[in-house]
Amino acid sequence: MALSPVGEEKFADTPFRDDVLEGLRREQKCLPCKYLYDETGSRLFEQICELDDYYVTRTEAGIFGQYLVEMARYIGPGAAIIEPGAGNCEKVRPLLAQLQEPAAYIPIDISPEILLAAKAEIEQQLPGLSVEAAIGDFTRGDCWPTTAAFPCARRVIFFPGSTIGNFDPQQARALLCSFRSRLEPGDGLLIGTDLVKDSVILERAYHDSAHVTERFNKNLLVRINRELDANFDLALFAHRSFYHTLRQRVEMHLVSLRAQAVNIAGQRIAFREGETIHTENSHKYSLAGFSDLLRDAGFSPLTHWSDAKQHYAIHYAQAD
Ligand code: AVJ
Repeated sequence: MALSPVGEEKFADTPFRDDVLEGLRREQKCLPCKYLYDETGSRLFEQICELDDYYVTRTEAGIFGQYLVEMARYIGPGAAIIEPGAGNCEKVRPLLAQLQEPAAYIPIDISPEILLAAKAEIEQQLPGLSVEAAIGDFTRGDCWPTTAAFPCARRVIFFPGSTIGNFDPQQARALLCSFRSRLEPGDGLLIGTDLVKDSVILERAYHDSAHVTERFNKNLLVRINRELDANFDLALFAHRSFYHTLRQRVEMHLVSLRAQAVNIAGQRIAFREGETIHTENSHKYSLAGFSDLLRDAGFSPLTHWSDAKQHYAIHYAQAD
């Protein structure tokens, strides 16, 4: 991205710049968590998923491994699977292989390179399955295929990884409502959520001993420095994660270690000592709480699968 140097009058009028400056002028400074996932951030997140401290990914994978046959039975034959934010489409592959005569797989993602590479791989692994990649931001409607686009017995939206946890309950409800609007009665939603649990386990998962989450969090400042001509000093910010029991979420922040000012795209942003930038939320659900959310959004929860410790759940719900 071409950007003007600090001091010049005009700056690239990108949404990133506007979002960053707007977020950092708020009373509680905050940045949209989607900006954590640039190329480096996505790579760091993949490393997080392999950490012993981060139970989320392996727990979900274990549940999929154990209950794939049952999940495929709920989905039924001739289904079209739609995956918002599919990325490299890694998680869906065993499921697609298990399904009876799937009609189509429709991954949606903003990164065309990763998506098209995954499409080619899946078409090779599962010959005969039609893969229709849709490029775009799944939170916006314009990239979704219309319900008439793919003749099938049933559409099922696949939303694993506890991605829903990034949204606060109100946004999560709106997102689930938008999912519902893409479906017909009887269609399905297969969705993973992280569950409320002991805060020690949660805090270890988001403040790992290998400091990968710290690098993931601070990479946002690296990105702002690079893309917005900013001068954040990484040594003057610390990674902080904590579980907020009332809000049922892990919050991730960057703490300013002293009073300081940072230049971003020609603007000066002041920090008090101890002031934080809120960078991400990871909401946790109870089984009952998530079922209520599903019902609110026009779904009937039919079943869920969990691990022995009840750390994580995968829900199957049907559109009303
Ligand atoms: C990608 C939202 C599922 O909340 O667990 C992990 C993101 N951030 N460690 C999560 C994340 C720091 C992750 N999700």
